[in-house]
Amino acid sequence: MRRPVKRKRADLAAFGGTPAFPEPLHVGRPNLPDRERLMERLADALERRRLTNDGPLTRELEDALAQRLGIRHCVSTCNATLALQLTARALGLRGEVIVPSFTFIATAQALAWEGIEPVFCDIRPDTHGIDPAHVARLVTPRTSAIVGVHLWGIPCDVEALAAIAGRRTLRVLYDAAHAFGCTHRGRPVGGFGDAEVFSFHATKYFHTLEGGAIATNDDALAIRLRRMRNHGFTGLDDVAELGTNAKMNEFSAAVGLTMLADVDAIVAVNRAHHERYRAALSGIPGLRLLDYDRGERANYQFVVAEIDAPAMGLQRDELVDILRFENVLARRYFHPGCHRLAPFRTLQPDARRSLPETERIAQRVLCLPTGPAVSDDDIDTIGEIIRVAARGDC
Ligand code: T4K
Repeated sequence: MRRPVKRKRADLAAFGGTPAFPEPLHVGRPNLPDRERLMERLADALERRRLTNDGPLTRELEDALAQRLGIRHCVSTCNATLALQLTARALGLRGEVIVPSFTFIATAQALAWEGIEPVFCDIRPDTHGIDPAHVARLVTPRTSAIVGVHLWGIPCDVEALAAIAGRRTLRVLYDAAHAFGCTHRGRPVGGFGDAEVFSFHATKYFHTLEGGAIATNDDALAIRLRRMRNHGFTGLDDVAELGTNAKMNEFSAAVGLTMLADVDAIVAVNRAHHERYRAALSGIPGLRLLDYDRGERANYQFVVAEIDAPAMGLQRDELVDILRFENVLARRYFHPGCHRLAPFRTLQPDARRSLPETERIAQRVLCLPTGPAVSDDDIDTIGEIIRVAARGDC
């Protein structure tokens, strides 16, 4: 079926036109593993009747990931949120921990769940990553760590954070939920700080349905994390310390192992889509597309636009609504910032005063659909819709 053309405002579905897409186009549409290979692995697992608790597929995935990331240990988990909690606890974090507010709520929740006070720091306008200068100003005698987030897969300024942490012997933990397959100065994300946490949630380009992993080069930390993720067990009936259940199951590991064969191809699609968006959106007033450093490896799993409302003649939220009428479900990640969400908005009502960039960017940001579920034509159509919406005069 031919797609409705969008040349003037009246063509837009929000103003009476026909929606461009008959079905919703999502941000975070899961990539699918090769079915045949996956079914083989699942059948093997069923045959073995080994379904969870450190099974052979989970170990195989951990080894494959550790090798790929060039790290000594990869501790798989059932999701990244619990992985962050485990690592915070295993590293002995307490008191205050400095963390950006501009992140998925899980980063701050994991700390708060462990009884830690997240102290929100601001971000850099160019990368939306943690601002080391602000971090340095927030360190107090109660600070035990810095949690950086490699937002959108763009690595933090790890050297600057390491320098700040080194002066006060603070721990450094990275939320690398977005950054699987990315590099910083040629080194894979996974080996920075005391540990790094990946999310393998279904919405990530590489996933295990639900899942996550902690990457570390610290042997003692890895042993502790493995113990803690399995209730603290050290033998069949001995528990050495407080633990929880944060294990990955064999079906998730089977998905991960199968997806791993395709990650490079998926990144190639993501990268081509990024270029296509760049062309489709070029010259639209008030729209800036966040870029990735061409000298590094990136996974391009997010297409992040910033909307300057006065220049575009349209508020970001109006654009989100216009796109929704067309069945394009753009997302306002990570509006409005953790500091404006419960419980932090009541616990820290003044936080917004010290977060001017977070406040500004949370009002402007927009993520557009990408990944193999999206076609070049889809991207061109999204570009047309935004161009017509931004012109607003026809
Ligand atoms: N740190 C950071 C920086 C993170 O971004 C995240 C997670 C975490 C930590 C914690 O990781 P995990 O504990 O989750 O491993 C989604 C994901 O649930 C979340 O994992 C992710 N970040 C976040 C950025 O996105 P929602 O609430 O936006 O998801 P939802 O249900 O709205 O799904 C997004 C879109 O994807 C929807 O339009 C529908 C589509 N979708 C989703 C699923 C799950 C599908 O088409 N099929 C599906 O199966 O949080």
